[in-house]
Amino acid sequence: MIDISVMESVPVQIDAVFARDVAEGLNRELKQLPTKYHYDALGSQLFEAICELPWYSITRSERRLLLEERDAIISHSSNPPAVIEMGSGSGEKVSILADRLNSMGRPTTIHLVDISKTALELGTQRLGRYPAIQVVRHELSYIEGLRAAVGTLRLDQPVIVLFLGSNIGNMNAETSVQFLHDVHTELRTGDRFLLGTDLVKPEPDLLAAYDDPLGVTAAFNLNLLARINRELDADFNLRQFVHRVLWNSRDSCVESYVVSQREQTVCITGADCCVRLVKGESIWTESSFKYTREQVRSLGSSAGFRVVDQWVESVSTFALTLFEVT
Ligand code: AVI
Repeated sequence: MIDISVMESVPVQIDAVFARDVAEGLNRELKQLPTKYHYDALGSQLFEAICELPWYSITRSERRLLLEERDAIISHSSNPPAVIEMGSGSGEKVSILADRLNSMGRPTTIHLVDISKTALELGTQRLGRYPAIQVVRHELSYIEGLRAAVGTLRLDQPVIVLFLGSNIGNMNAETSVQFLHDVHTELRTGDRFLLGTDLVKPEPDLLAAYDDPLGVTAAFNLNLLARINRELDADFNLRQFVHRVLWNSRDSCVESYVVSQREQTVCITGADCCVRLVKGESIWTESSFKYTREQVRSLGSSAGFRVVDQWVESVSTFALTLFEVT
């Protein structure tokens, strides 16, 4: 961290990796900003709000499926499984399984993996109401956290790893295949992996989910520029950018952008660069991939998993797919 001062009394801590990623992305021919930087404190709250919007169905569909299928998900062995959730956020989804394990009187451990300390604290608090559940937190990236959690398990203890919320949808085809390979490598024979994926649906539904009429998703996206202003001492004028989404049917993803409303130059002092944007120029910020049921199954199979079961929520088309290491 380098310490600079924007105003005499307000020092700004510059995260060198964030600064480098922003400079690198904005200096590309097709400008882009890494998706993961949406999630500062305000961005995480805006995302929680998105999950409650009537147009964004992922969270509700997944919650319904987890409630309906939790017995099938957790009762494949006589020993209660340890649960590891990668990207646990506030722990809301894993608590659906915790609630069941607790009421069945099956004491076990739930490992929460997240890079956000705040998220881990929220998750621990939420799971604290279940006396049969011991919580272990891992403030690490997905795979590092998974490795750390698996490293604590007894050899005979079954485990179920969760990767929910269609988080995989924010990875491109190449990265998602590599990611599932990495998950598979960390697990042992008999271990299970539950993957939540949003499925392809009509284009108007997808566009409304990512460009809601209340403007919450627009705020979530534009907050990325506000974060760069705050943390990297930049001068994006948020009123000169708009949120735009499009459905890319060839790659099967919703693409999100912030689009410059006029010709302008933006300086990011903390990243030591200025960038020029023409009127109508887009900065890519996120892709949200949508799958068919078959694509999800073959994604897991190509990483070496066996498909155990797949449950589909038919109203808004969302899938939970359960895989096993053979
Ligand atoms: C976290 N992720 C799966 C969300 C998605 O659907 O791509 C992030 C999001 N972006 C806009 N709305 C929700």
